[in-house]
Amino acid sequence: MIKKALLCTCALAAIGGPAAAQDVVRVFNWSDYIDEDILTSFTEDTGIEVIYDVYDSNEVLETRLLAGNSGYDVVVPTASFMARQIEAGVYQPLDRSQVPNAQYAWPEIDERVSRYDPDNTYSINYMWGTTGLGFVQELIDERMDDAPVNSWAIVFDPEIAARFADCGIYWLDAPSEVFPAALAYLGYDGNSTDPDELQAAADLMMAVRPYVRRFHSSEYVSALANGDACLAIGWSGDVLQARDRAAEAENGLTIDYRIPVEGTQMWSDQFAIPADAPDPAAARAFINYIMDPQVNAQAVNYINYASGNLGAQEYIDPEILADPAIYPDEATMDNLFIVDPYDPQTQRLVNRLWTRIKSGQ
Ligand code: SPD
Repeated sequence: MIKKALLCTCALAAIGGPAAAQDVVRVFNWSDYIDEDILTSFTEDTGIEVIYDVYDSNEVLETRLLAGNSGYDVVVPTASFMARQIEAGVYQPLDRSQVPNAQYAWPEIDERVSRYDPDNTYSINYMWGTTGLGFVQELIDERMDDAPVNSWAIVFDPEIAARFADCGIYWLDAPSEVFPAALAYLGYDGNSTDPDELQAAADLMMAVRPYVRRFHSSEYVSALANGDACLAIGWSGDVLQARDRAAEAENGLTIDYRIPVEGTQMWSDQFAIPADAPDPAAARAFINYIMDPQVNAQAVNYINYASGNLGAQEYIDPEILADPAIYPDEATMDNLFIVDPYDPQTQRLVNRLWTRIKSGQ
């Protein structure tokens, strides 16, 4: 995990506004979401030091932003969460004319995100992906022939999930991830706010709760990679990073990711600048750097997520571009839905149900 501080070695003017010799950009991003070499080269190329902290849930980021004075210049909220944060005045407009590499943004992704950030006024896409199933093939095969690794049944059907309780089932620690999945498994709209349907989803989760070892939104990456977990509700690129780590360690574990046939959510993580950012010019310089097609492709090739940068595609590893688990093809897209933010009343209900599910009572 990156803690912070890459030292400034030179003092060049930054694109996106004048940068003083001792400029610093403070970035708050998701864990396992950057190739650290990019931060080093950013500092070398611009003279701007990077202080880089990480989180692993939108809920944590939102709490920091709503409290104000977060001290961050760049943050990476998920678009669906941005909608209410924009209303609360948390961000300043992101002037794309001051971010020249914004020209490489993928119009289709801009369009998708404009549902939450109208006219893309406050943000630009960093990466997007899906929430699905990560698994360790060998550990699954030892416990069940033809296990339904491509169905939410593997985590939500008590008879099936019970078979994997001993090898470690991890769930993301976020109701905004697991409720839509459980609703989709039950055949409901993943966006449902119907209290009866949400209750049915909660009952389903309660039935399999005894088989869940851990709720965590980043630990599952190393847990899958070293075999401490055999099954996880996780994010596409994270699971594929676990796959790469296991392959590098040559530990005999084959990790893979599936988008469940019942459907799942597709989400977009956006670069945005808080209204009270200490150095908006440094923020724009950082965003501009990551939007450079070659730098952006370097990020994609490292973290295995799809980016909202069309210009990067010519530099992205062709295997990644052709992998429907990362860049879903049309048939896969048919199974994906996007989620809307909950209204306050539904949010309270979901929070209450989630607390009970986690505590198992
Ligand atoms: N390790 C990076 C994970 C990025 C997850 N983005 C948030 C998805 C919200 N649905």
